Amino acid sequence: MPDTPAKYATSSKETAFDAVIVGAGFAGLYMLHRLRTLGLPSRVYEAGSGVGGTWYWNRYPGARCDVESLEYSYSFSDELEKEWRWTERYASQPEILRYLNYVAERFDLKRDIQFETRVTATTFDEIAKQWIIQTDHGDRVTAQFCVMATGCLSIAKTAEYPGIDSFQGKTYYTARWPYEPVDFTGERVGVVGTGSSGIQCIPHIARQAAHLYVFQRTPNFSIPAHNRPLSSEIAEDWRTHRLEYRQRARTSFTSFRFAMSSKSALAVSPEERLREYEECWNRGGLPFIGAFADLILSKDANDTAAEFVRSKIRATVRDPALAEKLVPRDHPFAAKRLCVDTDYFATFNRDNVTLVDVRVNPIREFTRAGLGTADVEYTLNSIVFATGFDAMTGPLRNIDIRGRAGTLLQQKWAGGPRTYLGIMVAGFPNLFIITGPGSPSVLSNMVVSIEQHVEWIADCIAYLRQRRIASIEATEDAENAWVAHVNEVANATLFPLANSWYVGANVPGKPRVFMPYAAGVGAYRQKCDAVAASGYEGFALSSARL
Ligand code: N01
Repeated sequence: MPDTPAKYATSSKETAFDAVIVGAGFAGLYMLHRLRTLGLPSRVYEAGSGVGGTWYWNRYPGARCDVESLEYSYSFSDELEKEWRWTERYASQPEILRYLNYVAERFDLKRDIQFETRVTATTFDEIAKQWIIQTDHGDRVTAQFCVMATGCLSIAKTAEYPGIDSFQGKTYYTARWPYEPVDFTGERVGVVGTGSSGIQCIPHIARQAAHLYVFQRTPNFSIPAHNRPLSSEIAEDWRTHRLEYRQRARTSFTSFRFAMSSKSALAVSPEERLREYEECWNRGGLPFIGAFADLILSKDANDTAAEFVRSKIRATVRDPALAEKLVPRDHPFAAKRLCVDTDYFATFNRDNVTLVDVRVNPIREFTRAGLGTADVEYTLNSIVFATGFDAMTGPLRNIDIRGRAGTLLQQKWAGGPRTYLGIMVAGFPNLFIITGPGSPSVLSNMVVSIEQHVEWIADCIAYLRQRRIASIEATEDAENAWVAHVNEVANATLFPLANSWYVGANVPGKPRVFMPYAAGVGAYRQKCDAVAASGYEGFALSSARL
């Protein structure tokens, strides 16, 4: 592959690149690779000391992808696909990090990545038609294109309880886990939060700690992973049918290779419905959502799935009163991101695990020794916060992004994110967002959506370069129409009914807007391809030539 040297010395504090990419996770690595093949000198800035993005930071015990490893991997390189061997059905965080390091080495990407450097500001210079990018290390560089590969879940929420700083024990965030292994042996540990991260780490911590207190505010739906070593038969099947599976995922509704039923849950007999749910439960994982076509569209259909999962929780947790506390009731099934677990509900049968319902007994304050709810003081050695993220918009709001006339992106988004196709924003020329709000992103297999965006962006840049066009920018009209369409699609689903991070409900003051695009990745890809084929309909291409 061509190795394009950077345009100017990379150590300089005043450097010009053709493109700057923010973030070195799945998205940033592939973007760099694609821009190199176009011959664009590019620089990646990455806050971590290594590649991996979310898989670099979220190294908590039990961290594992809940999309199957064969599918949660790049498809762009046949050689890479042939070289890499996944060992488990669902890859653990260390294995994914090894994979991403392998990719970075194999494609010689690290020489264009500046680690331990956070981008603090990017400003569009309207005269030079370029972005000025600044970092927390004092770098000030320019680039014609700026690509935000900042991830959807990279800004962890911080705990804002009275007295939190007075706690004398150790505190951890799942989203910022220390590099060194943490040993909870003999400790009294508290975990706050029971979303995907909490549900994954709780069984692991329970096996190590003397006693584990789980502080739960809202119970969640979770499907068993049934993780296991990847059998040689499955690996062989993948090798034989890989191209077909990949294509199916790209053009499907879900972005997974599993087939989604075309039947309504209400059109079959109760016996057939139960049989289907049992099969999906025994297969495990996110494909449960595809058991019937209307689980996220019809409340009545959804209720049947919700009740099935509740019955499984009741069958697993021995103490009926405890089981009732773990049964979700406040939101439709899968209207919050569905969790996938290994032994989560069974963990509550252990003698050394206590569930504390902080909806009934809210956490009052943290103390030197632990934390106090309305009626009990808990003495703890360590507290783990699995309290989630300022999702999707947080990573972009965290950077001072200024477009035309100095308009601040976060001001423009004060009432919720506004994009065209989830990729670009009117008033912010040549600024691309990978898996931004308004695209399927977090509703899909992220790697499928990342590859689609990276390829669309690279093709767009190639188009501009071939025609010596200086800039591309979403029009206000196209953006308004897209935002209305994203909302219309969301409102036809049950997603907005849940107080989830999908709608920003987990961050106080965040506008309540359903952020991802819910029409499916296949339809979305067709729309993006049609826009490109039409010469970028809905975008203004600058008449000024390079
Ligand atoms: O975060 P969450 P997460 N006091 O927001 C609770 C992806 N992911 O890190 O629901 C008490 O889902 C909060 O309670 P409530 C995946 O997309 C993937 O677990 O707001 N509790 C909730 O229980 C996932 O959806 C993988 O009432 C507080 C929890 O903390 C996304 O990341 C693994 C609280 C937060 O749950 C986020 O998951 C992990 C407070 N002040 C994550 N604040 C895999 O691929 C929050 N909570 C496997």
